[in-house]
Amino acid sequence: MDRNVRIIGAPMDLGADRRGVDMGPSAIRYAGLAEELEAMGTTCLDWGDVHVPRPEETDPDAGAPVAGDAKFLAETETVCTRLSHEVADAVDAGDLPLVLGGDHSIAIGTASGVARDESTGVIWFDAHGDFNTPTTTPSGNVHGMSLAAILGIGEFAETDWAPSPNVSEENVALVGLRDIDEQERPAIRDSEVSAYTMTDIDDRGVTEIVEEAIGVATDGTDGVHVSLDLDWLDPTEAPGVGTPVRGGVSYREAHAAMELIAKHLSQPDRLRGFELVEVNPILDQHNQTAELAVELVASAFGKIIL
Ligand code: Z70
Ligand code: MN
Ligand code: MN
Ligand code: MN
Repeated sequence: MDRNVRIIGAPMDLGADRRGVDMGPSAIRYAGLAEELEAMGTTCLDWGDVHVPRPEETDPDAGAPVAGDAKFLAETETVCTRLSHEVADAVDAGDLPLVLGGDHSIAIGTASGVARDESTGVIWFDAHGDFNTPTTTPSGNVHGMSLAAILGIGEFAETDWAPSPNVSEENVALVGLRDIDEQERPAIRDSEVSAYTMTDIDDRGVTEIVEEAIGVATDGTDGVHVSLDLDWLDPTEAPGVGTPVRGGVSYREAHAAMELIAKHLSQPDRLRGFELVEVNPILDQHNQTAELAVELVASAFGKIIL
């Protein structure tokens, strides 16, 4: 990685039911993120955390959507707007923003900052589609709606802060899906996004799927943002996540995918943003999920074995 990496923490847990994901940024830093990247010769700048209000001092119903349910939507807007500015500042300075979550609702802010001035493809590694809207959500949790929000689907189209107009559905690829809600399924199918399930990975192998996803994200865009939800991995590898789902990618498949990100997005330099979300140290065993997150970032940023 030739550019400086700018670490930005987003200790957000208002978008998910499981408290503890707000400690994700600390756990990932403690797992040696900066040291690992510095050891690869990459300069790392830690810009600290964006401020997130405590749930006890907020009203979950503030900023309620025009229809349906989206808990803590006003606070989510506040946090994502702050994060968007931090991320856009990093991009403006020529640095690569590396955002540490926090639950996946922060992706609305990260994408907004990364894609503020440039057309941007998105690769979304996740067990979940995060394609619900306030009217389809079974939970009211915004972390299950963040990709729909970025794309301005449903009630999110009525907001000025959630949609990222420089992200087009045709340049979005979801990889690793295995837990989709009933009303999410037709929404994903009817959209222009490319969605790759675990069945696709089983059939065609992780290399072919991830190379196709990179093709989708780079087709006609200026750059690519990678959003990595740690529940993409099998819970045997990544137990420290709020919503573990069996049947995820293996340790080796995950590294192979990240090495392909490095291979295809570094020359020419097209990686514009990277985020790690849903690490929950309360549910983890010996910080192994945060340590794995560090390893995967290193692979994505060009660490080679020999
Ligand atoms: C479910 C919902 C979700 C992440 C869980 C869960 C969504 N589809 N997203 N963990 N990252 O409530 O919408
Ligand atoms: Mn908290
Ligand atoms: Mn997610
Ligand atoms: Mn998920």
